[in-house]
Amino acid sequence: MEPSNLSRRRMLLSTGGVMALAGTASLTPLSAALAQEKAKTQAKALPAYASWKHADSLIVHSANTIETKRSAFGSGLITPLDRLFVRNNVAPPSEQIVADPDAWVLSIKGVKNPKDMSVAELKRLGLVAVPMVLQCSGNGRAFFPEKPSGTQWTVGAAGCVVFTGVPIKAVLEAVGGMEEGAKYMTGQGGEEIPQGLDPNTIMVERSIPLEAIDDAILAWEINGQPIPLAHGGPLRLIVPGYTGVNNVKYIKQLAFTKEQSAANIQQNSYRLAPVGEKSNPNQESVWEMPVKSWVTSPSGEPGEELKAGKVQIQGLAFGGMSAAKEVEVSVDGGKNWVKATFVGPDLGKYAWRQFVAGVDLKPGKYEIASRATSEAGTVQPEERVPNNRGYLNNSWRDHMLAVTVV
Ligand SMILES: Nc1nc2c(c(=O)[nH]1)N[C@H]1C(S)=C(S)[C@@H](COP(=O)(O)O)O[C@H]1N2
Ligand SMILES: [Mo]
Repeated sequence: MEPSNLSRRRMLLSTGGVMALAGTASLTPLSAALAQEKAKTQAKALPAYASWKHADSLIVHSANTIETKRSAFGSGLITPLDRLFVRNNVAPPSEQIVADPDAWVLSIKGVKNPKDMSVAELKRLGLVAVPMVLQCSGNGRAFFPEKPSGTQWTVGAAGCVVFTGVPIKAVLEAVGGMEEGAKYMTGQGGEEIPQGLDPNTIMVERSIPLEAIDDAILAWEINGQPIPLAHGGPLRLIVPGYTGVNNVKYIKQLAFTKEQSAANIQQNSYRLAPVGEKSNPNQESVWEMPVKSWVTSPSGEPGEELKAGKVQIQGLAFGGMSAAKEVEVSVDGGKNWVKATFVGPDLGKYAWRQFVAGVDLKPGKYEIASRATSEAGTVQPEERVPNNRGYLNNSWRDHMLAVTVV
């Protein structure tokens, strides 16, 4: 890639705006770094496309990266939309695309009868609701000691939501099935690619193995309402159990392909590269989510006071590709564990479960951790798996909280 293209691309990714190109073209790395430092000291405002969100529940890392506070998940199982995290790799398209959701057109390729279908047409093919954890691949990155580059998410690049739409299988049936030899389902996001840029450098196009399509859907509703632009409306590809990036927002093309997408986001990003090494397409792709849990109350956030006596330790647990089966809680940094109880409804294997463990705490210092086990029998590990970009952190030790009881 030419240097000028590379810096344009960086600009796009960091400011998240095509609009920003002209105005910031002369920004030097030094002033950019200073601006970043300055920004860190001030609470940032919500970007316009997410201005309807509940600011007090969120940490605004940037216009394209907004995290839910540990204390803000609530105990209602489903994450309210105004508290749900947002992650855009590039700036979202115009708000106009959600003005008439039924008119949005999806182009379907790599099938016996390729065709364009509107959301209105897709709605006639089938309906299913999928309660599921939506979690960014980099959730927990802030806990990697190697300090990988990227948004420093702690626990809040995740939520449990209900997506409603049509099963991919029903769509496939309507177009005569996939073409011979297909190995991947490839979804392309609806972002405009600025003229003169190689689309592969910024296009959000992800491929997933065909085994994942059984439970995958094309969704137009989230938590019972049309998907807002911030979360990928009018139409979003949903792959339950897979990390956030595989759930392509404002999807405009669905293709069944022999190869994985040539887009950089597929070939080189979201790969499990060894620490300090550049990623490449031969490394494992970030697809399935591993078993994970964390404590949400106490939260350890400023202003929280923990009084001695009985304390209800609460948190969230999910198994990734299978349900969470069991959670244990420790208040002594993982030396001793007690079994937690699940509370609230069980919405199926892709949703998270809320858990609680009542403990008696005397005044003093505690290290509170949770450890989940999935139906598949996988236990949440003590240590994360090191990788260069800080993906898939499910270490219970990293998510542990140090608290003082008074
Ligand atoms: N078209 C498109 N889809 C996308 C992205 C994007 O930038 N563009 N970001 C991905 C990433 S990295 C994540 S974590 C999730 C975030 O979903 P949310 O913003 O609804 O929370 O969307 C994914 N789908
Ligand atoms: Mo992500």
